[in-house]
Amino acid sequence: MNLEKIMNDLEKKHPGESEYLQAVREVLESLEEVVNENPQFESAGILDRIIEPDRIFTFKVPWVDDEGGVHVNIGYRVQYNNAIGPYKGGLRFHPSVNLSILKFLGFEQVFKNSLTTLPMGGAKGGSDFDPKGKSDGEIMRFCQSFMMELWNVIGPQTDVPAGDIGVGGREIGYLYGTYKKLARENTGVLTGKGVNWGGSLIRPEATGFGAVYFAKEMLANQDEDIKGKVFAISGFGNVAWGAVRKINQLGGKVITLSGPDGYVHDPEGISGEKIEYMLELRASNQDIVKPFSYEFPSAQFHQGKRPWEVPCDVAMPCATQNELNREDAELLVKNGCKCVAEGANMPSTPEAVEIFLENKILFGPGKAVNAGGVATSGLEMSQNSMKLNWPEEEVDNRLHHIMQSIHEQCLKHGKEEDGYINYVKGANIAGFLKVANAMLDHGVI
Ligand code: NDP
Ligand code: 2IT
Repeated sequence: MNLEKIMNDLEKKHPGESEYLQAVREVLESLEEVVNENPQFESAGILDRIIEPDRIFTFKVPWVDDEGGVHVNIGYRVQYNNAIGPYKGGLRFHPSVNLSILKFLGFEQVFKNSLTTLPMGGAKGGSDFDPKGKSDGEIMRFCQSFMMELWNVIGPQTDVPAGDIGVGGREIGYLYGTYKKLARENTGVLTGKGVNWGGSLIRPEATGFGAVYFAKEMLANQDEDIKGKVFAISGFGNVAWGAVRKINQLGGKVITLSGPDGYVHDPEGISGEKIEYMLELRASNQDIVKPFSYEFPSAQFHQGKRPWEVPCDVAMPCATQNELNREDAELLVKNGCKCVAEGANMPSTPEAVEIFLENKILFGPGKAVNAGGVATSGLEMSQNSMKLNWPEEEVDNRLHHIMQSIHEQCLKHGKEEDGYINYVKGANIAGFLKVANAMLDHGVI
């Protein structure tokens, strides 16, 4: 396998798509050995085929604000790979959204979904719409306009979208309502639905819960435990909220949260009513974490800074891509951090990952750590197909088992000669093999 040639060719085809190129390089670097040992993959052109999405839809999303002003955003759906099941992946509404970001997310989703053990292909979509400061009515009209275009290319056996940054329960409700009206059928086409209309218990918490279950497995493998550990977390959204709840349940202490404005440091720990307040902060659509420090005097706000300067045992970046760089990684290592578990997708830059691996830190990449969200979406699809709802305990148990299974797959494929577990390599190889073998079975299509 000639990695540099593949990357050079890809860069020529897709110039400037930096996040996409970064994600592809990271995966291919892990695959060199397994591809060289299995020439059938190269002779069937698997690498060239797996790095390109199957198809991309882009569309105009016009909507009217509360004052009657007309706005136009761009909508996207990237259907990446359906070798092992229907396309599956979230929708992101954020002003930074572009094709490079959605292609990186869709590409990661292919491997992540493969790791979940469930039959799901990979996809991603979204819009450059900025939910910040928008009223409920504006959000609703935007979601309706977005779905008027999207509904025709998705379906319960074809492509099943869900939430991501800027898309939570409220947005899924408006999107689903519009889909139902246009398609004239009440199927489970979106996941993350409300529990009264086909949603699964635990789905809102699942990404954060799953991420902490995965961190627990990583620590247990070193005879360590969550109990008594100090956690630094970034973000204050859906993933961060689920992670904070589960860490508290398992006896750990969370001392930071962050937003685009800076981070809050609360040495007394973020628990109880402070976790409830996270939901209010998120629902306010204000894009800032600073008010947390007005509400709770034990928390200090640090303007424009990131939480990685605070000493911790475990770091969990749960905000967005490339939010933890080389300097942050060096600081974490210097301050004695033992474990980094990525709740977000690709939050660590390649240079930061290198620092973690060089220093033999327990480093769990997003596609393994945060797979509990989409896995529980898969469980929501199963319940919809069977037309029944599982109790909370059953969903949580299944989620727990899935995270343990992902950890085992990482151990199987990521163990190095000196015993160090390279979770990046383990997750990439395990995720790849299942999809690549399915693609071999299906022929060149
Ligand atoms: P939310 O919208 O609930 O929260 C996202 C958080 O990240 C918010 O605190 C947000 O602040 C912050 N954020 C977003 N963009 C930026 C930016 N450019 N700079 C700084 N901060 C930013 O999203 P989720 O919690 O759902 O998603 C968080 C991460 O987890 C993402 O990487 C997502 O892809 C990943 N993920 C989500 C899953 C899910 O099921 N929801 C599943 C697996 C992974 P603000 O919005 O105020 O800017
Ligand atoms: O990045 C992700 O895995 C998600 N945003 C969840 C996708 C899903 O289909 O539940």
